[in-house]
Amino acid sequence: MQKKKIIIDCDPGYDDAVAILLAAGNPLIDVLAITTVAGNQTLEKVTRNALRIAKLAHLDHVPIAAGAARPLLRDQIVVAANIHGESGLDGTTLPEADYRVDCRHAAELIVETIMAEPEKSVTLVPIGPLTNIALAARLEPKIVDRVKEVVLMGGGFHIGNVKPMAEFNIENDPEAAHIVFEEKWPIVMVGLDLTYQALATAAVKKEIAGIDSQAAHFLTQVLTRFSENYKRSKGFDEPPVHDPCAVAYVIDPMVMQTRKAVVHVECWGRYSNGMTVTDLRRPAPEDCHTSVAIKLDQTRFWNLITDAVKNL
Ligand code: PIR
Ligand code: CA
Repeated sequence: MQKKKIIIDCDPGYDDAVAILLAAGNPLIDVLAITTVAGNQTLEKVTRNALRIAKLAHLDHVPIAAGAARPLLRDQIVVAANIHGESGLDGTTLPEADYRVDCRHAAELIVETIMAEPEKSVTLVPIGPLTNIALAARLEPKIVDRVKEVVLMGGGFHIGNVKPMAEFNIENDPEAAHIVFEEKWPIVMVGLDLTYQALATAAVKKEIAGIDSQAAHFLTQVLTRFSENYKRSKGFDEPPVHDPCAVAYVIDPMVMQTRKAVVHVECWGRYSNGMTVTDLRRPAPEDCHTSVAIKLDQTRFWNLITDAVKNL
């Protein structure tokens, strides 16, 4: 069986951690590299978290490289400490990683990994601000033709979270997102419209709490704290577990319904900065290279998560 090769670019973060567990525990996925970007917490903190999650998930053979410590043009406006805590993973226990971060910059590791693999065999899975992906596309423009596709968590065509119309990963570095969306690689935007259907319900948490593995115990801690923080800071009864939705799409595209649509990132709007402006007025033109995720098969999605942590 030919596994699906992916690079995860992340800022862990509770839901990033779930995405890494899903990728590590699913037999169809081969994680070639993990790269980190400042977002939910500082670069230093999210990189330490990535190393420790990778250790727990038996991915310690995978190169992990740190990337951008700040957005391309703007000041880093937010680290999401209200949601992810001071460490980025407050309230969870992880092994200390006894191996080191790769000496390359994330953008270099992304480029070298894609160029070393056969054409159209690697899928990029960005689940944080898009700074590293934009840098990689500028560092080696050939990667744009060479990747299979970019399946990213970010944006939303009808809703935002940090602003009325802007989602955190896009809002944090809109210029980087603009670069990524204007390149002609196939992009699947798994945005808030979709991830707000991936709620960690009481039933889901109960099922995971019943699984006896180190990964399942960690996942229970993650979902417990994520729920508390989402309740306290945003009033959600159940938290949307965003990032694993992108990984789930790579594993099984049937887990969600998507639709082709032209997407542009607003970088100059007065109230709409960071918005992923999506044209849903009519069928997309032939040459449209972007699609947006619309509807999640929730049962199928949570089964993927529970199966993955059983395997770890
Ligand atoms: C989630 C995130 C940031 C802020 C909030 N409030 C919630 C992170 C998640 O890790 C995900 O990648 C994306 N950004 C969702 O906006
Ligand atoms: Ca994230």
